[in-house]
Amino acid sequence: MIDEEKLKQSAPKTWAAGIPAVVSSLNHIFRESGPFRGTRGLMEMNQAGGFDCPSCAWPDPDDHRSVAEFCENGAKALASESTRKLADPRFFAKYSVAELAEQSDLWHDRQGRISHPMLLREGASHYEPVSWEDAFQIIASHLQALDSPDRAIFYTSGRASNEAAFLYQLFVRSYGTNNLPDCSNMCHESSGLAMKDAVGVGKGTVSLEDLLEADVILCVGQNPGTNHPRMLTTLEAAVKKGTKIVAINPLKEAGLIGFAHPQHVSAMLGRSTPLASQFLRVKINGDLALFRGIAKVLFEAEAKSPGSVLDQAFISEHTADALSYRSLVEETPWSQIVERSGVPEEEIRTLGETLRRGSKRLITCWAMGLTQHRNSVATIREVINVHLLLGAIGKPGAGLCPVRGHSNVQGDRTMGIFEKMPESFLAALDRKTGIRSPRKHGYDTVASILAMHRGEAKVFFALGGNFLQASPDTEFTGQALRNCDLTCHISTKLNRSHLVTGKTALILPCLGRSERDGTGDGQFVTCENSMGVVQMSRGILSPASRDLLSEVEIIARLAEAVHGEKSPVLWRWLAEDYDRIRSVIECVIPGFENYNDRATDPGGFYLPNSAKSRVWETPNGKASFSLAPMDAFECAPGRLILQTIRSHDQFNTTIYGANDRYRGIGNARQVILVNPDDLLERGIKPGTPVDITSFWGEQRRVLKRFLAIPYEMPRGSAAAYFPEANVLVPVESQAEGSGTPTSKSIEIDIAHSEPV
Ligand SMILES: Nc1nc2c(c(=O)[nH]1)N[C@H]1C(S)=C(S)[C@@H](COP(=O)(O)OP(=O)(O)OC[C@H]3O[C@@H](n4cnc5c(=O)[nH]c(N)nc54)[C@H](O)[C@@H]3O)O[C@H]1N2
Ligand SMILES: Nc1nc2c(c(=O)[nH]1)N[C@H]1C(S)=C(S)[C@@H](COP(=O)(O)OP(=O)(O)OC[C@H]3O[C@@H](n4cnc5c(=O)[nH]c(N)nc54)[C@H](O)[C@@H]3O)O[C@H]1N2
Ligand SMILES: [Mo]
Repeated sequence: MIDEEKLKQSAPKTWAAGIPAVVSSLNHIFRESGPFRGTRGLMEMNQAGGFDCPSCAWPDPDDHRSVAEFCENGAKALASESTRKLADPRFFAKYSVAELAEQSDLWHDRQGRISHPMLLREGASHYEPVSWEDAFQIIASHLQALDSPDRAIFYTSGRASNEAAFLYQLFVRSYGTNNLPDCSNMCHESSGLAMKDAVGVGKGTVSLEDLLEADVILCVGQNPGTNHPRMLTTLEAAVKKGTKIVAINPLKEAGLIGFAHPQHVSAMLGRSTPLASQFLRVKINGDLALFRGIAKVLFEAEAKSPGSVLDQAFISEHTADALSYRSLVEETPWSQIVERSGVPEEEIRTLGETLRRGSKRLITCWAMGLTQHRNSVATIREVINVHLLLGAIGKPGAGLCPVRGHSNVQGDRTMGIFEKMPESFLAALDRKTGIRSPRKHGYDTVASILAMHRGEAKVFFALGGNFLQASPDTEFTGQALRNCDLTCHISTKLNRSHLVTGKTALILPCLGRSERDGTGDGQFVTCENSMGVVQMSRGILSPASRDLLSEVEIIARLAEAVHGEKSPVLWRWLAEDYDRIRSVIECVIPGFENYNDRATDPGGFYLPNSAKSRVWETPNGKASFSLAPMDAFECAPGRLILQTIRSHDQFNTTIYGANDRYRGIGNARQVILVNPDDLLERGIKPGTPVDITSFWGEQRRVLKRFLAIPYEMPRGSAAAYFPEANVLVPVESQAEGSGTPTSKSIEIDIAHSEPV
């Protein structure tokens, strides 16, 4: 519940990290894990031979790593996982599911690690402990009773290791369905699709070294100070070597403006390095127009001085549709570009000049500000268009850098977590393992919600994540889950998806990444970061409870319970030694040759990436320009466009605290940030409660009593925190092609709340 007295607002910060970040890291880690467990964890995180930070997917340097290669938010993620508190059977006996559901997401996270498998029987008010054997039998009997495997859904969140993800998809496909939705469907799906169509690879094409060699780095639609803090170390190093950074964002995020390295003396003296030398305050969803504007500047300059601006050799040898793209750009009037992007022509010209003058070593980094709109795929392709004009891909210091979210979300997709893996993968999987993978495409996240809502899917199983809170349209998704016969989660911490359930529900608690897996040094797993580097990760902390199993073991034992003796796969044998799983992977997925040897190389190994070497695995063998209409999201007159964002104190649906330090917002999450003039126009005073209504056709969705906060951003826009604001996102509102919910383009209006 909100407490209007508690909200504290101060001016947004103009640099990120520094000493406040160190203080905050230590507060979180000492409170949850204690000094010994906490310090031990921090020292091993992201070190060669240690474990991979469970937070974001930003890569570690290949060679020299600082003693503490972590950031404030990595420390918070570790604190949350390595907490000494336990949500044990006594805890679940104390609170009914209804009582737990009354509590906030922050409270849920503070209850500690789930210590024991828990069962919610049909009609029961409380979870009760259950043996692992019984838990697997319950799930197996539900799965065996379905009249088609397609009535079951198997979700994955991006923290699962390669080994767990591979075994999981093998189990799901051997059971008979491709219903493998994942968090990526809500995240970078638009990036993967746009890149695959344009350049033949759905992953980023640059390495950390490339960032240091670039002339210009564009940071578009991302807030690295909060979500990829270690990226700031790289950006700082790039700036010091002469790289220009340009930020494109409706919000002036602190981490894009300046950075104080928390481990450097200068930060202790209060000094920070300026990062972005130009900041374009684009309108929400104005990026397609903005990049078309950039292309227009480049074409104009090329016309004036032929051969000096565009990379004509690259264009003619490597690309398709350049001429049509030129006509399209020439036909687009500046007035439309300026109107739809919200950026003045001079500013776009300044950026175009910066790009023209450089040696075409351009890198564009982007995240959710580009991927979660209706026209996201077209927008990202427009970014790629600009790269193709400059030949800025597949050479040192240049390329595309979608900055991934979850630490292994990219690896999970490589391992086959996808509802429509290509035939080449399925055929290799079948050949190696002796299973027969289904070929019919499965449901993605939104299709899964709709299928459960219609009552067609009856079992929901999740490898990690918090499906209810992460998904759009919370009420609708809640009903979808309640329609199931069984909902079941492999989880580390309590979350709301455990509380809005099918008739029967199970929680299967697993080891976290920081924990020792097995006896002796324990087994290691591998993860793939945002730049396609595969690395080992070995947990070192003692497990939170003796009753936990690893994700791999849970999946293997479940598969055995479902398949009995009949399966060609030796599930338990594979789980006994993860080297055996990796030996299967290397025969199925290209790029993993000698996996077991190379996984333990310090710094790991790079996966092949054809676009990096200018080989285009597209139908015509070329890198293709896209020719999309230049549209932007339009609200009905008088309404606002809402984006949903992360605060500085959360990892997706896990809430660590109620502060958003860099934006100057304290003690409150149920807030909506609005341009001051839009508040004035509505007669709404700062800090007063408003009701937010979202509009979708005739449908209305409402959130009550959020505090309105004036915040500098383009007219007509607003921002609120995810997951609270997910109530407002219509389930049908998806990005074209990728199906990603449009969490950054929601048509809303606000009005004074009724007095209470
Ligand atoms: N600490 C922490 N780290 C995280 C996460 C976390 O929750 N906490 N989440 C992880 C995950 S899964 C992901 S995917 C990433 C997310 O990383 P981000 O994408 O940085 O996360 P968001 O908070 O969604 O921020 C979106 C940014 O895009 C801007 N934006 C919104 N709309 C537009 C637009 O139309 N155009 C442009 N140019 N900008 C726009 C917003 O102002 C905001 O700065 O972070 C990962 N890392
Ligand atoms: N409105 C709106 N909605 C969004 C977004 C947005 O920007 N706006 N962003 C979207 C994005 S980018 C993403 S990636 C999704 C995130 O969607 P999810 O990945 O589903 O959500 P998370 O909050 O990351 O999942 C947190 C839960 O994972 C479990 N967990 C943590 N560590 C482990 C582990 O090691 N193993 C297992 N098995 N479980 C673990 C814990 O129980 C925890 O409660 O949300 C999406 N939803
Ligand atoms: Mo994400």
